Amino acid sequence: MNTDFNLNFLCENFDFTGVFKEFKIKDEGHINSTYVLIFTDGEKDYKYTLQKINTYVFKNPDELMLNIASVTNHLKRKANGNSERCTLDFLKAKNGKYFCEDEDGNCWRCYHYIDDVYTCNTIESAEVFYNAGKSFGNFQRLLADYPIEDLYETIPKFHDTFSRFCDFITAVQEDKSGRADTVREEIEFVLEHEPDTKVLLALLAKNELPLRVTHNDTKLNNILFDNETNEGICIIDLDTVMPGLSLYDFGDSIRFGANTASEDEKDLSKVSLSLELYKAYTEGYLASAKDSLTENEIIYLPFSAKLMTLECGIRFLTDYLNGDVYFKTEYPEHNLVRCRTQFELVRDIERKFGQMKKITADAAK
Ligand code: GN1
Ligand code: MG
Repeated sequence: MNTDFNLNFLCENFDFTGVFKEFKIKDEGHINSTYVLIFTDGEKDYKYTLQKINTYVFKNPDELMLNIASVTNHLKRKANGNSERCTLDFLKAKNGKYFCEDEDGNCWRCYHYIDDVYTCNTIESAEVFYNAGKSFGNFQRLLADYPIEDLYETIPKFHDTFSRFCDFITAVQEDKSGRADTVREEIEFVLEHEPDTKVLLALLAKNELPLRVTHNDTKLNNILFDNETNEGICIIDLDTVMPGLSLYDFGDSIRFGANTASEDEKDLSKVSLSLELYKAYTEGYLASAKDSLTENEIIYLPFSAKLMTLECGIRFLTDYLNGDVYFKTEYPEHNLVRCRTQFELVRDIERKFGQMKKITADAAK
């Protein structure tokens, strides 16, 4: 078996049903490693999603899993008995926690695999993206009464874009990878956009935007869509559920899902902001979340799309300068390619900003 998990260790620590049959590798996220484990009792299969928590990124797995356990419990309570497919259901390990640590210091967690669903990496139809907006809007609404002070900050200053900008400046100065000279144009682009990085933080500081419980990683592939209804039924990847701004969640969804190209497309002429998809997501999102949002949270929706795209590009570039220590990469220029798609998308959002504002205002009527 060519994996980094030890099946015996896992079977000693988690109470799986049946005997082990096979596993599959899920290779989507940039952070954790994910597998599907399939057990069987001869008649029926029992499937589990296994993840190795990336402890370089999530320094405190105890706090991380306490957050996730209590947020998923909250969502289950809200589901009124229909909780099986509406949120993740983690297995308790023998140590009483929702993860266990092997002798090499790797942390493992498992949840019941949710069947008859699909995930998307690109959007095939506006209807699916409308449903994505509805799901994230709903997620936010369901967590609106969650006690914010109970949450640990799993990654401090995660979407503090100005702090990301400062980390970037440090990375340019240190130039650990020796690559800074080859990315002068991209560095210039970030410097020109510094004022944008402070806009939402300033509103938050003045109490003109409310702090909420947010997901903070609202990529399209973090929604499970039902095979039959195409509705988004379950939000996954809850590692970054933390106090944040609703605008972070909206903006990040647009960044990923309304881009006409993938995050690591090399041909920049394919990158653009689809206004049709922007409209679909905004309508879906406002259909479920509008009543719980303030006026500023609606007005800044188009800006948040630009900001989250800029921030993500800055993070990819920073990692490129630091020598690719954070995001998983498949080839040496991967982070640079990702950074370039993000900056190209920022440019297109800037061109289409007026139209995005109009679409948003219409959808909010
Ligand atoms: C990471 O793990 P994944 O692929 O869902 C990252 C997000 C970035 C995203 C960019 C904890 O998310 O913040 O937006 O890559 N997650 C973390 O694709 O840093
Ligand atoms: Mg993810």
